[in-house]
Amino acid sequence: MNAPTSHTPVVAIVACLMPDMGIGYAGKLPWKLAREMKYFREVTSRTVDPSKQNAVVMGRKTWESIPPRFRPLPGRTNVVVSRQFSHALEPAGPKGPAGVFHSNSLHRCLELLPQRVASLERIYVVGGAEIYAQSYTLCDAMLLTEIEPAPGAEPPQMDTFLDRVAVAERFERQGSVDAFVPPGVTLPDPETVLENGFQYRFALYTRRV
Ligand code: FOL
Repeated sequence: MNAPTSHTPVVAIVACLMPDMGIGYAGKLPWKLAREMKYFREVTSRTVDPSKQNAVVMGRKTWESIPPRFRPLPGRTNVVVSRQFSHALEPAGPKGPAGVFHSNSLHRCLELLPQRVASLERIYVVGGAEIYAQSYTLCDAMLLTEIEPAPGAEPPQMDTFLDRVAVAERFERQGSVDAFVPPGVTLPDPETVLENGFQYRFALYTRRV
């Protein structure tokens, strides 16, 4: 992991994926998991320094997939990336919701965020597939929830996948997330959670070399 400095916050991917690297179906998550969502909310919200905030960067389709009552994700600077926007990083504007930025470039918004948002601790890239595919070379770590159908349960239909080769080239599994997640993130004991026809565990991957 890169040593974080004031001008280069740690950038980390957060995703929940199946053994076949599936992450989504029909523009949504293929599962409904309250405990997993709580982990996502805590990890992306909590900071080591209580005076700081994190940013969540997502593609336009992921933004639209979040239930309107939950967006913008509270307590975090939200950045929505779309080729249709005309700036590298601008507030969504008086017409848009507060705390939301628009960007037409993932690369540029990661560069600009620390200059434009004071007291930024980490930047979390939260999907979806098109954004993840552009972010591997820009990220220091991946917080992956490794999910599979519970014994005897049917696998869900999936139509959106991450690139196994791109991930394996860049990242290696560290196992426990303890060293990475800030205090206040509740981790399950035992590590494997059984919920709603799925079982999953929270893993940390860090950049090779
Ligand atoms: N990573 C992981 N590990 N799990 C996910 O579900 C996930 N989802 C996305 C990206 N990375 C992920 C993108 N999809 C919400 C909804 C969809 C979504 C991301 C977030 C959402 O509504 N979040 C609320 C919590 C809602 C709740 O508690 O039920 C939030 O405040 O974070």
